[in-house]
Amino acid sequence: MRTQVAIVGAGPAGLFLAHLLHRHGIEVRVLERRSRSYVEGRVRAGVLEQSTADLMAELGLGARLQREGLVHDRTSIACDGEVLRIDFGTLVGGRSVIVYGQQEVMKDLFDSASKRGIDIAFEVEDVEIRDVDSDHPSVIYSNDGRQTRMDCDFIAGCDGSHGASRGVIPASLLRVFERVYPFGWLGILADVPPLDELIYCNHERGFALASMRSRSRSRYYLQCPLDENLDAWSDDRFWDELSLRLGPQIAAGLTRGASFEKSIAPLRSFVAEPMQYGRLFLAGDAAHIVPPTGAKGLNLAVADVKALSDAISAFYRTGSREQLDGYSAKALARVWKAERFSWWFTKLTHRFPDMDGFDRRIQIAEFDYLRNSRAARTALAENYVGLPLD
Ligand code: FAS
Ligand code: PHB
Repeated sequence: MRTQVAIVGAGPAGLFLAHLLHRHGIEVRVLERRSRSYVEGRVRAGVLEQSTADLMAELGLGARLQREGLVHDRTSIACDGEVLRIDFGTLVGGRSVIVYGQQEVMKDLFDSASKRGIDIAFEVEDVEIRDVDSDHPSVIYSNDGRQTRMDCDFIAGCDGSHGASRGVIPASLLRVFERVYPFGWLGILADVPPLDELIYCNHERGFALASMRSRSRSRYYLQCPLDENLDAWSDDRFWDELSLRLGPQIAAGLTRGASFEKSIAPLRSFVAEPMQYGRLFLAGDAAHIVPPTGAKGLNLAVADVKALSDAISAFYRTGSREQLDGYSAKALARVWKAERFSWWFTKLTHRFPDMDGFDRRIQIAEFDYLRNSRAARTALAENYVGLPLD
């Protein structure tokens, strides 16, 4: 087989890239090791930056997002019961975020890919990326018991943090940077009305986050130890602990109910450099991971593939490799700003097991600075709603 761009992975990075290249008339084939229903069923991100929503609209994928997405023009941070509002309207010129779950994004991407004839092979196995340091790279894979070699011009490694593509970059060239946080997030989904905004709580018992998926579906998170036993968390225990951490004023608005999804996600910061080698280009979680505190993971993946699709289409249009050669540096400049914000926001809102008096007073000083400085609140707001794509 032959295609112009082989995309390994059909998560947000892979599917946004497929749609972006398809729009430029560039032929793609997407290889995904799971089924479509499995990928759609993964409960992950919840918040889209305005630039991600705008790109969905630009790609003709935004109709349902327009109807069902929940626009948020503010967020609140509570520390020891005091609530600090970050109003995007007054701080960053009306930019906002949209609550629209990753599951919905994936449904829109897949539905439209089918209608547009974008070629996606699900449940492929034994993907092997070859000859990326030549002008004739290829991908070997098996599905339905048959092995295929797909020749291509470029390979996009969009296969997430446990994928195969990052390992193709020679260890002598690859540099990785990592922080592992000493806690995870215990998250639930429940079909009860949520609170009316995104609220981040720093409490002496640990972090809590109030979020939602719709006006009738709540999403809540509690910081928990990494070795937490999920079975030890009944719904009642979760709601009681959440109420304590939100504080009585906020908890008064809570609607309790049975959860239908409960899971623990670990938190870490990770960056692999460079994000390209020969004709292989990494995008999304294949190259970087952020703690979900800043709601950047999915949005960073989209920013990567917007830059990558611009570079690839410039190559086919003009023959110039200039944008391709600059892809990694351009993507990493934005990735590291998001890594910084996500790390800073996690340090601000969570209680670290090894915190001492100095650490706690730094947190209190950060909140005090945010409370009394418009400049500090503006800095938080512009990172939260998303820095400009270019
Ligand atoms: P993905 O991991 O989404 O997709 C990679 C795809 O590649 C997968 O479908 C995988 O099956 C496939 N694949 C892997 N290896 C392959 C191979 N060898 N061959 C073929 N296919 C292969 N982000 C937020 O913004 N907010 C959140 O609250 C949030 N919560 C998260 C919770 C969890 C448990 C996880 C793991 C991530 C969370 N994230 C969150 C981050 C998440 O949304 C990612 O940033 C986003 O999915 C990145 O998209 P991709 O880069 O496409 O990677
Ligand atoms: C979510 O709803 O999943 C969510 C919201 C905000 C975050 C992280 C996750 O910062």
